[in-house]
Amino acid sequence: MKLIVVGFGQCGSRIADEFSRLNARARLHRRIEIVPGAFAVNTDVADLSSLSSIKSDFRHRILIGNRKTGGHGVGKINEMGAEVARQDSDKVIEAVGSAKRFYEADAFLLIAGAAGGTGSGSMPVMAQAIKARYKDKPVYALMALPFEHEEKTEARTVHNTATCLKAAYSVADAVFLADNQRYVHKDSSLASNMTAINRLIAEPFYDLLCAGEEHRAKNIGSRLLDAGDIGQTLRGWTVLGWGKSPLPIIRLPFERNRNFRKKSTETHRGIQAMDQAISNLSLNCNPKDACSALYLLSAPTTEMNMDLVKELSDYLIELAPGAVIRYGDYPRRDSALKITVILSQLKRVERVKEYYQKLSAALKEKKRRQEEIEAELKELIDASDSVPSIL
Ligand SMILES: Nc1nc2c(ncn2[C@@H]2O[C@H](COP(=O)(O)OP(=O)(O)OP(=O)(O)O)[C@@H](O)[C@H]2O)c(=O)[nH]1
Ligand SMILES: [Mg+2]
Repeated sequence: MKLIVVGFGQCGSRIADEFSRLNARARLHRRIEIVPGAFAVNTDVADLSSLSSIKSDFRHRILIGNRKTGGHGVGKINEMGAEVARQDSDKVIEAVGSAKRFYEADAFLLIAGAAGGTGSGSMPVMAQAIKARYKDKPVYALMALPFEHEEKTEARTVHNTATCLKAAYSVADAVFLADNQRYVHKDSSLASNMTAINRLIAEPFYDLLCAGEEHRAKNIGSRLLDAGDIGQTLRGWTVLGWGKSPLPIIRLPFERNRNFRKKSTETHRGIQAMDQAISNLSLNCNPKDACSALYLLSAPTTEMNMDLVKELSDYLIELAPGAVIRYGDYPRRDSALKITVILSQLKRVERVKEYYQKLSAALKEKKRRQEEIEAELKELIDASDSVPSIL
């Protein structure tokens, strides 16, 4: 599957930069292309300059709202992010459409940090504009949800996140959710943490995108997972994750004989990798709430067989009994057995509901406080009624 990737705001642009690196890796190691175009859109010049893999010309690093913001961002006001995106949408659409192999792309992936100003305001607006312009390609959104501490310290966090989630869900074909908090490793600095987090967010897409683009027979599975399968799975709220289980480094020839013990180890490895994928999902959720799911098994051919595929399918059906399940295998010469899982069409996402409820409560409280202030002011004005005016 080939994606045109567009990142919005600082967070979105950095993750898009990570996708551009994934593409370079796929080209170098697998001789395939998975991201024919990677773009960054921002109101902040400094953020655009700090990227490293996305091409540095103005068509790939797109500055919007320069007249309004002077190239310094929108200061977390996402309504302003939305407004400048509406004004400059032609500029973005034209640049994105000029990607070299644009027509080979299967879909768009638009990325933003939900709590920011530029990203959270402009991404849904551009998703709508891109959808209207390129009707034949699905538009997927990938949103990074804020860290826990940001909700307490940054007043706009809940407002931006809730409004961005609602808008993105209403326009995009599917919304991938990635919870920043789940990736935090307490022992490294925030800056290197961000880079590490971005890598972890992008990584599960690697095999998923590569599998359907392989042209070497030895890398094509007996059940090829292509853009069609992924497109059929992706709808609404979506999470993904991957897990791996190491394989023995040296395998003796007689071990190839399939004795019952080896087969049980193989199955065990597969289940272990699947468990890890589920516990590493990009957002904590209950697999039982998924209405569609997909898994990709990548491992050396010698480690894959129909029994393993069946066991894994049965296991995923058990975990997500309400989901239509699709799967594929991807033969790779690798030292580990890897499983990538997507859970989509989630009918319940607690975290999203919490943001909506928190914002609605905060807005009610704000209105109540405003009324209180107005009532107090009125009391003061009323008290001044009998005071003569000198004006
Ligand atoms: N995963 C990840 N999250 C990030 C990154 N940078 C910022 N964030 C998160 O994104 C949110 C802030 O959004 P930004 O992208 O910085 O904001 P912006 O879209 O540039 O908007 P303004 O700066 O207000 O114009 C916060 O929740 C941050 O924790 C990043 O590189 N990776
Ligand atoms: Mg910014």
